[in-house]
Amino acid sequence: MRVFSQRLSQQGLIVVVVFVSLSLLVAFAPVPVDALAGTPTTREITVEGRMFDFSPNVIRVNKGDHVVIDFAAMDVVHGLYVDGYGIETEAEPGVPTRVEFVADKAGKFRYRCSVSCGAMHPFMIGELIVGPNTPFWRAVGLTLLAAVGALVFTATNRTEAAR
Ligand SMILES: [Cu+2]
Repeated sequence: MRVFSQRLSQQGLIVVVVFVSLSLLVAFAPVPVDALAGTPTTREITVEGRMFDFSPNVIRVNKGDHVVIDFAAMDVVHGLYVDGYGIETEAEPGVPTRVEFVADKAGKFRYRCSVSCGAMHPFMIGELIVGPNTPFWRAVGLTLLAAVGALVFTATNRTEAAR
């Protein structure tokens, strides 16, 4: 009886170790950037500028996406300049402008107001995040692993108990 319970826990332990290792691999392994990037699509985003922020102030796209930004100034004249991409546009209140570009560089890029619009103007910034959606795919992988791990663990214990 003692031998039986020892074998049971040993097998269970091995299963746990294997799946914990796999989970760590899925969570932290570096992945080739292009492997998980979705099919490039057109992303049309309306950005509103007002003293002294942008709405939205975070824009997420995937590398390769065709980005279309409709920029509207809500109070006074504002500009939109994207660091790293060198994209710039200006809008007067009531006269939205449009800029288009292909997000061909991955990373985080600040966008800022390029028209001096008041005391807090230097703080009128947002962030463009260009990248594949790896956190999403890692989460999917971890969920699948957890499900399979639970099944295998249950099955192992059943087989052992049946012997
Ligand atoms: Cu401004």
